[in-house]
Amino acid sequence: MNAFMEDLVLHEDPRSGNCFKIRLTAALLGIPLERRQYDIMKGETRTPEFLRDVNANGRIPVLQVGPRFLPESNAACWFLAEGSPLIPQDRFARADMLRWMFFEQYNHEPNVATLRFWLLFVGEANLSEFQKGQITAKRAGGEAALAVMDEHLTRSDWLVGDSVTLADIALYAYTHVCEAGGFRLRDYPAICGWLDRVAGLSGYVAMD
Ligand SMILES: N[C@@H](CCC(=O)N[C@@H](CS)C(=O)NCC(=O)O)C(=O)O
Repeated sequence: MNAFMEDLVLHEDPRSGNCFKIRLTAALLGIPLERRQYDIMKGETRTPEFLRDVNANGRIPVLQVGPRFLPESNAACWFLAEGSPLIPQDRFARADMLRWMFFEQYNHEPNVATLRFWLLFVGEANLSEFQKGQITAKRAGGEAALAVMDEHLTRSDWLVGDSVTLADIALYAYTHVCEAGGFRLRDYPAICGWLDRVAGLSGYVAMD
């Protein structure tokens, strides 16, 4: 049992950065998580049982807290980190952290993570014509998101305040593996320094 007094189970595919965010948050906070694995390439999150019992939206990650199920990676990170130093006490800083987490879901993940998924796991030859037609726009969107982060990180070691927060964890997850989607990390020197700082945190765990 843990400080939550309920078993915590992460329903995940270990290749997913969204799932890794939750594992990394838990590891940095020393919270034990049981892991239940699914293969999204085999549609294991689309079965009638999964849709009924785990997430009607058909996606992982889902954090199970006792009998309750919490989809959406950033919500799960928030659940684990509430009351910890990973969420700032200052009201503006807390909202600013959420700003970066919404940015991650709207500007970063749909471009950076999707290209990694398409190129590394689906394979370019297997993409639909529609997906192939989206590659250029997704690359431009991902580069724009990385440029925003890089510019910010030239002025600050962390995305919010002067220590690591959930904003860093949320954006680290797909940024550190973005080269698999064809992005070049060497174009973003401030991001490279920040990636090293995250990887050097006490309790850090690597993606499987
Ligand atoms: N906004 C969601 C995105 C979840 C998501 O897209 N999950 C993907 C893997 S990273 C998935 O389950 N794909 C399988 C499918 O759609 O069938 C989050 O942050 O958790």
